[in-house]
Amino acid sequence: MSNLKIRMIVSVIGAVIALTSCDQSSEKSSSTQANIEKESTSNLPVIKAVLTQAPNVPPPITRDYVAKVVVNMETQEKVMRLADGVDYMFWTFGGQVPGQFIRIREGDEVEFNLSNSPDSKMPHNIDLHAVTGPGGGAASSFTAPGHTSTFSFKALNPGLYVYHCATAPVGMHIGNGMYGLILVEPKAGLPKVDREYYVMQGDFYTKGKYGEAGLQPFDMEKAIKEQPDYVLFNGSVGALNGDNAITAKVGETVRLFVGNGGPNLVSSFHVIGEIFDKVSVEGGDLVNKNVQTTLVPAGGAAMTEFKVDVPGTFIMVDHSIFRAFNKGALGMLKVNGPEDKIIYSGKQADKVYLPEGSATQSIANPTVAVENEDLTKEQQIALGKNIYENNCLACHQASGEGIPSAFPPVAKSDFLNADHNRAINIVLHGRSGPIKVNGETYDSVMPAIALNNGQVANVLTYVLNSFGNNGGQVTSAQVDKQRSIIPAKIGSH
Ligand code: HEC
Ligand SMILES: [Cu+2]
Repeated sequence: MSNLKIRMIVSVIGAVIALTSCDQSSEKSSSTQANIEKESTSNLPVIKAVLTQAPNVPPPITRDYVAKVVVNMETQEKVMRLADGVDYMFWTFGGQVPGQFIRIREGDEVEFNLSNSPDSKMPHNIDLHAVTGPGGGAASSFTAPGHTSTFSFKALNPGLYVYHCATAPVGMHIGNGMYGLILVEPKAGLPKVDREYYVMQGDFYTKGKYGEAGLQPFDMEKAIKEQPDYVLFNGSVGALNGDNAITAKVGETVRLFVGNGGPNLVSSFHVIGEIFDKVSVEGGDLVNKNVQTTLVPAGGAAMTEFKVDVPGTFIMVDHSIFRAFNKGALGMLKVNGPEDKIIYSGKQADKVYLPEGSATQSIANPTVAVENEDLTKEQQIALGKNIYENNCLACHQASGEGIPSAFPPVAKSDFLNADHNRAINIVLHGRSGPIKVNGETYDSVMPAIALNNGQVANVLTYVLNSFGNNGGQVTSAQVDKQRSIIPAKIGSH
């Protein structure tokens, strides 16, 4: 039934009540109204709502009738992981961020029982954007610690809606994680898909910077300035990464219920390597097709639907991209199944590209030169570690394992261990062309690294004595000698 029709019926009922109250005694009219109210709740079958924690979604609704749905939810204040080594006192609906997912059907009458844990310090309430009524339920659900509030509403409009706490200071309650999604399925249901997931973004404001260890308090000033330290999917850095990634199989259709709790930022939601076949824009009836990035407002939502055609890891981001790579707004969808080389070939070739007249590039090194003729091997290793982390790690990796078919390993490297002078020259002058390391051939470019003799000696001594290599020592004098034998081709290092 359309909203218009519902509104018309409601207003007709209202008119009838108004008429009766004109003709009859006020006593009678109030009993008529009470009957209508009683009728609409007592005759409906009663169903207890299934609530789920993200990224899970309650099963699709299969019934074709209106029901009275009872939702029991508890607000809890809880210290949980924000990032590795970082804890935060979250305020939650149901003990997790985002809050539990609620799924009902258009026309349902919802009895909402909001309990506030006796352990809470704060009162809380709930404003559901699916509610037609003042405050979306907020005033009726204001609940002190150790209490339960009950209110009812009728779900007039289908769609995907945000709910959140609206207790003052509202921004702080939302900023601490008090938001979630409620889906009001249209009477005809949503189109069938193979997988459904719940992803909700939020921004967090901590006293310490991103990654600063320990229990981090909320920072009101940063929140007011809208300068979050964390922008997250599902309440923590990595909540949807690695083993926690959401999954699908090639050929399946996936629906993401995407919400944005804010409190401040608007999300440019994007899945790298996928195109949304359909987006229910802002969670409403409007369906857009073939969408790359969909805007999810603070306090808003969207439903995205797509078929996964090829296997791989698909990264979900807020495409305001520093949020993804520097503030945590990054999740993963892992798709398993057979490749389709027509849809996506994978890498077919990688050749060194050196335009005519160009030379191997050189990375400038801002670190101050230190001469170190008299260092012990142990001191060289200690200094070299730092040099490695700043100059080599990006390619050869923290473990020294390199990256398959791009950067050779300096871990247990037969190439390195066989000839120290050759390694010195690679660091001094860079290297390109085929190279065989531990039986694997690489054909790539290492830039010359601008280091002084002492630094080259230290970093190589560090590498030789790390990552399972054979040990040994490279001295500044040795580097100096190599430098004089094969002069630098480019630059003045
Ligand atoms: C920009 C990426 C990059 C950086 C930074 C880099 N390398 Fe390399 N490195 C390479 C590549 C690529 C090769 C292989 C080059 C080729 O194909 O000829 C290589 C080869 C080597 C080799 C010989 C092969 C092996 O694995 O043993 C050594 C030793 C080495 N690098 C050490 C270093 C050290 C030490 C640093 C830091 C001071 C460093 N590299 C920084 C990319 C890099
Ligand atoms: Cu609250």
